[in-house]
Amino acid sequence: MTRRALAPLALPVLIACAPAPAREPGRAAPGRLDATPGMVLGGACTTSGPERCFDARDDNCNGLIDDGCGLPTGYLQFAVAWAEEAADVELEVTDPNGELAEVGRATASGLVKQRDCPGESRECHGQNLENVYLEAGDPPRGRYSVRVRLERLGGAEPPIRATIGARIGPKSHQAAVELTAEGASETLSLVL
Ligand SMILES: [Ca+2]
Ligand SMILES: [Ca+2]
Repeated sequence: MTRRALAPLALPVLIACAPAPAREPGRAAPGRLDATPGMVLGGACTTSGPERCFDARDDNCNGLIDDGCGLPTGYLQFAVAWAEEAADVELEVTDPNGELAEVGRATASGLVKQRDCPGESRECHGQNLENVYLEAGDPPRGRYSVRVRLERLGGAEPPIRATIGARIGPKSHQAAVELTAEGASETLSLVL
């Protein structure tokens, strides 16, 4: 399994696997992802070959993130992947009820966080990907917050480049972010 290096970006770029409609800055339309101010939205998914695992990308543009890699998914899915093995990046997904998805306990809305990486005993085996998905049922309407935060550099050289993948029903979206220092974060919001 190979990792695709992220191109150096001054600003995070959100790429949708379908043509993105025009949007007004700072406004989130229903069923749409909206990025932290400064993010650039737009672009169409470009197939980059077969699906690669643990990169939080929909490489083959079939609407599914890392499909065939054993990652559970659902109508909603949010994933973050990063290459620096020692760095600790947190995926913090909060549902419309204000409940944070945590490992080992589903939210009342059915969001499950699959794992914490890199993990205290390296349980991610150097394949750093955190995954939050809707286990079953219909997602509650409202605003979801998807925050990616650099908890610890762990000796890695900043910036830490991470890919955020988001699945909303049949469509996947991707964002590339750079986290420049411990405590730095980027947030996407989704309004259903
Ligand atoms: Ca795919
Ligand atoms: Ca992939």
